[in-house]
Amino acid sequence: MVARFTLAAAIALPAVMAATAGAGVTYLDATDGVGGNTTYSDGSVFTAVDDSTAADNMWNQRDFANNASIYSTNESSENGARLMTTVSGLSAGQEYDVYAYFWGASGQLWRGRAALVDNAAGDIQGYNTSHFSSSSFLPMDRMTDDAPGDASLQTNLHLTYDAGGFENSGYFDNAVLIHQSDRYMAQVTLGTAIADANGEIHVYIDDLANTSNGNRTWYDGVGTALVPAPGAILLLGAGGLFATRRRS
Ligand SMILES: [Ca+2]
Ligand SMILES: [Ca+2]
Ligand SMILES: [Ca+2]
Repeated sequence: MVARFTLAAAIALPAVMAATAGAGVTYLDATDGVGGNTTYSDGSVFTAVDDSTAADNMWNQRDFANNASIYSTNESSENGARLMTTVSGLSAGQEYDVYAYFWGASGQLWRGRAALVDNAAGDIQGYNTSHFSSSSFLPMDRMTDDAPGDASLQTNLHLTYDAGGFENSGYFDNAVLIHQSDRYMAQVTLGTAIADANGEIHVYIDDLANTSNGNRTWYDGVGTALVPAPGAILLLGAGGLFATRRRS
């Protein structure tokens, strides 16, 4: 009995933890302008210029990706100002896994920078869609199997998507476009953050300044997933054990 109980515990607890951890990522599409969830990093209003690839050091709004709106820089060499996306409506004091979402194109090396804490005096961490060993950038995780030629250089998430390009594996809590033409969404894993007293988490976004359009930045939005409190996992685990024990 003791041996069977221990075996049941070993099976039940990881299953419960996996189910809890897979609760889903809630995607928030970045929006600009007055009242938008995305501002410059100092909190001032960010308004993207519309459909201009000019080297104007401004983020350009183009009609691609989620909600037919992506923020782009370096389609001509420039330095877009650092942005801050605010996720609101979270539970104050609760811990969340936080992600940033960029796009890449098949066969190209698009990039971005993202962090949970600003570094006003310098760069924040960079990420690239196709990682190479000498890069100071960390890899973005492509969400689809595009650009198979360099698949061995990074981790793919291998999610599935419908004919319209929307993820349908249950990874996201809401409808999220991850594939469009020869382009794909890529995920940056930022770690965890605690929602502040206002139920908010801030994510800082930047580009690779003054580079070629092959290293451009396309920023779409951020994601959050509640990290279950250790007590919740223990309670669920104990419930699983109890059920298993009754059955045996
Ligand atoms: Ca521009
Ligand atoms: Ca968008
Ligand atoms: Ca910049």
